[in-house]
Amino acid sequence: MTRPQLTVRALRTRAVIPPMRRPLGTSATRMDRAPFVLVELETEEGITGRAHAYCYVEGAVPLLREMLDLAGEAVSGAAVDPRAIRSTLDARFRLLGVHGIVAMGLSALDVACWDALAVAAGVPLVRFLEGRATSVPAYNSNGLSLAAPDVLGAEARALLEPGFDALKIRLGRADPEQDLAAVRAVRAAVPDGTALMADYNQALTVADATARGAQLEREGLYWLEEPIAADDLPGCAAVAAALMTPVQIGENLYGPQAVATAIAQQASDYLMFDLMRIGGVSGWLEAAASAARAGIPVSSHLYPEVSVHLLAATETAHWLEYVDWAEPFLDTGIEIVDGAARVPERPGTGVIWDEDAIARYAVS
Ligand code: SMN
Ligand code: MG
Repeated sequence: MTRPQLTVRALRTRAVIPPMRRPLGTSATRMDRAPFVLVELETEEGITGRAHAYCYVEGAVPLLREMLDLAGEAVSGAAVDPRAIRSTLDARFRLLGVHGIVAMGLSALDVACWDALAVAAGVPLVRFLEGRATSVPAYNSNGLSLAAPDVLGAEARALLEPGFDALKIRLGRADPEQDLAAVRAVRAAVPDGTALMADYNQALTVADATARGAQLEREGLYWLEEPIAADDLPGCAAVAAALMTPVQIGENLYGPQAVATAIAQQASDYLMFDLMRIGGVSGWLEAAASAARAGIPVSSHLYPEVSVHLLAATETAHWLEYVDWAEPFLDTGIEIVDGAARVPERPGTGVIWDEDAIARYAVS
């Protein structure tokens, strides 16, 4: 598809912190509010590209906004060409290092660029990327925190209600028996055939992960996510080799090169990309090409509204992670039909802000 010619006028950010409908308790931390930075890339042609970035920690909101201000100053007046913009900004931030907040800022800007281009072309992002799928299998990741096992059955049933047939449970309690009880409580409550993913959020050592994974081997878990430190790729590979249950990693991989390294080290059976760490749409496309060459299934991490387009254009697409954290300030929700998310047909990512809600949840 021919690329529209757009010129950056300004990059603006705002911040919102809406409550989560279901607070999330992981082995790392508990969250009951969702801090997001909202990004608007204004162009001289009058088209605006949008992105939203989840900050995990409320205090990181001003840091990400500062980072985006710096990036915006550097690209003011430039063509909206994601590759050229990334190469300019990579050079500018090379000495500081393109990780963490810096990488998130560059990813958010990239997403806003692609949104603007697809909006200008008048097509949904998936079509702009020449993807053909119209829906993507999705799992509900909104709950099943590290709570007492006896409350999880009812929650699991409620999470399936919107039309899902797959869920993710958080694991990593101090007592492995409690994790086992939690998995069994969910299994007993949901129909046979429900896919149940499990996420440790890096809680374990290699030895513990291998032992706990072996204990759970008969529970039919769909994947074990981040059982150990995400940056210990040889350790991830050792756990993956020891277990029959597939190991999933990737939400903490910063950019396509990190993905290529993880693939080369056979660090996991599956990979999941986080839009704001992988390098936005551009980083995703490059990382997805590596995964396709290696035959590795690719899932998404957060940002279902945008990731649904990218998975629909990914050769080895696997599962969309559905969280509803951005829905309080978006005018547009995700439609789930028969366990799959529909790819929106509005131009661009289809992300439209609800300005009244933004005013309600705004922080300065
Ligand atoms: C997760 C994501 C975002 C915040 C906390 C935990 C989790 C997931 O790792 O994969 O959903
Ligand atoms: Mg995870």
